Amino acid sequence: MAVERTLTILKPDCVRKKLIGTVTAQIQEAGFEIKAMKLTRLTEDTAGGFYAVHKERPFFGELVEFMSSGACVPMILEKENAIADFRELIGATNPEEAAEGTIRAKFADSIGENIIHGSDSVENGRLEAAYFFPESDVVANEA
Ligand code: FUP
Repeated sequence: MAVERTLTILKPDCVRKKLIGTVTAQIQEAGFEIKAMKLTRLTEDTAGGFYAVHKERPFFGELVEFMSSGACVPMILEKENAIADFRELIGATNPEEAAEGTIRAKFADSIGENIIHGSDSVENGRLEAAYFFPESDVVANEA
């Protein structure tokens, strides 16, 4: 299996619930290596740009409002088969449909406030990583 990168965001609800450590531990215990991370706060513009694919959807306004409502923690993660394995780790978009033990099943309140993002393809992972981090912020592979 190929080594892949995915972009995750611990969303503002994750930060407000003081779950940065708990969720990051679950990510690391599942074998993901953190290649870049930071604490930041999106503006309505940067949140809207990140979710531009959804801009015609009825939930777009609420999504932008929520994603810019407080600090968040974007990270670049690396692992074999990272895209699919991370989607499995976080669970379905709607926490009511998320499998038991997944991060969204354990911690998310609703489809709109669902704790965490994970890229849905290698190409989107690359684009999303570049949205948050210059290549110089990505830690080189350990020898
Ligand atoms: P995911 O890839 O699981 O993050 O889900 P999507 O890309 O489909 O949706 C991105 C975000 O839009 C979700 F995390 C929350 C929000 N959303 C809603 O608020 N309502 C919906 O019906 C679908 C998505």
